[in-house]
Amino acid sequence: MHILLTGGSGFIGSNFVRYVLRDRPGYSVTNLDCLTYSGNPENLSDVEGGPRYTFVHGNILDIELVTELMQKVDCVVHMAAESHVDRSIIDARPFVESNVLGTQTLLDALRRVDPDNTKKFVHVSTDEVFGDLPLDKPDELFSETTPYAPSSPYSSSKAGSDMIARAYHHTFGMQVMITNCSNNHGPYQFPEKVIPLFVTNLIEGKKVPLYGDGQNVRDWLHVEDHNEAVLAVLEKGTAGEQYCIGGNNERSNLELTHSILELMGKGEDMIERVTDRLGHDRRYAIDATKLKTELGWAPSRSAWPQALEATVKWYVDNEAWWKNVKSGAYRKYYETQYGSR
Ligand code: NAD
Ligand code: TDX
Repeated sequence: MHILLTGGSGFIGSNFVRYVLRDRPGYSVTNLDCLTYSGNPENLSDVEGGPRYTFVHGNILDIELVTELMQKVDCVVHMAAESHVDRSIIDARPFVESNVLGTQTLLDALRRVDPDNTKKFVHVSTDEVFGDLPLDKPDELFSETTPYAPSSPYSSSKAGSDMIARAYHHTFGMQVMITNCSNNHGPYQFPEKVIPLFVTNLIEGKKVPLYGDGQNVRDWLHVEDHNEAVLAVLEKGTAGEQYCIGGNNERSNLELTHSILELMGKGEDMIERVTDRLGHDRRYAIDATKLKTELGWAPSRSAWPQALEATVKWYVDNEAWWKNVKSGAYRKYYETQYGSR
């Protein structure tokens, strides 16, 4: 099985490459990534040059390039996206371009090379497309039948990409499957997202900026559990179906912050209360029953607090990686090697 993975130089994608190479000896991966600020080939320096991994520096908006690549592969796992909510509030344009138009470009390219619809396309999306849940109704969860109600420019662009993906299945009969996952954590996450930002700030002696009242809730899943679920959908999923992926592990941001402070041996005084994110979604929580009953998947690496402890330890042990990323030094190196975006 030869997979075309988009966005493989980012957080989830680089963990996906490593997972596939380790767990699926018969598989190979071509990673198409244009190396935005969050794409970093250093995330995959340990597999670079191996016989089952190929890196292609390019944009998913480049129809000729993606058409050529799709001829050589058996299936597509689409992860490339602009992924940070705060950035989408500052400038939504790259989100619409990469997330909506990028997804449409990939699907058009696949139609060109595969008119008989033999190749599967897994579109990796987010639980944020469903909007948010109230804090005072803990029994309410997102599932595959929850209506779409995205609230940020990021989640709207992901919702748009999901609709395009659905439409290409419905209209052309393409073998498209969509996954909607909750918040991931683990190694190689860009330190703009809350867990790596807070851990690395504390190592640097800086405070952690907690938005608003800190009561917003996220459902935390280890990235390896997410990638195992994506592979299950690729291998056993049904075309046209949607699958919700979650950790069944809800924590408020304040609880998360206290756990990180405790693991780092720091006190409450390191919390800096800052202005809330605009339109901040209150609560995300997933009901992953469909994945369990239909595909036999359940999270096995996300138990709290052990999973958080392992993630925190990774950033403590890999200071050179995140210092390089935070300082932007790696960008200069890769821009000379690959050219800028
Ligand atoms: P990330 O920002 O770490 O990585 C995104 C990667 O996509 C980067 O390597 C970037 O260079 C690449 N990319 C962006 N635009 C591109 C383009 N136009 N052409 C080629 N490459 C491009 O993001 P992530 O956290 O790894 O998220 C991966 C996917 O998973 C995204 O689709 C995201 O919406 C989804 N997702 C993320 C989470 C999470 O908690 N991080 C949860 C659910 C779903
Ligand atoms: O400095 C911060 N302070 C803070 O309180 C940051 C960066 C975040 N937060 C809060 C906002 C959220 O309630 O922490 C929570 C998590 O924030 P992020 O790490 O930015 O993640 P979130 O906005 O929940 O979105 C993530 O999960 C779903 C990913 O970035 C998305 O790509 C994914 O789709």
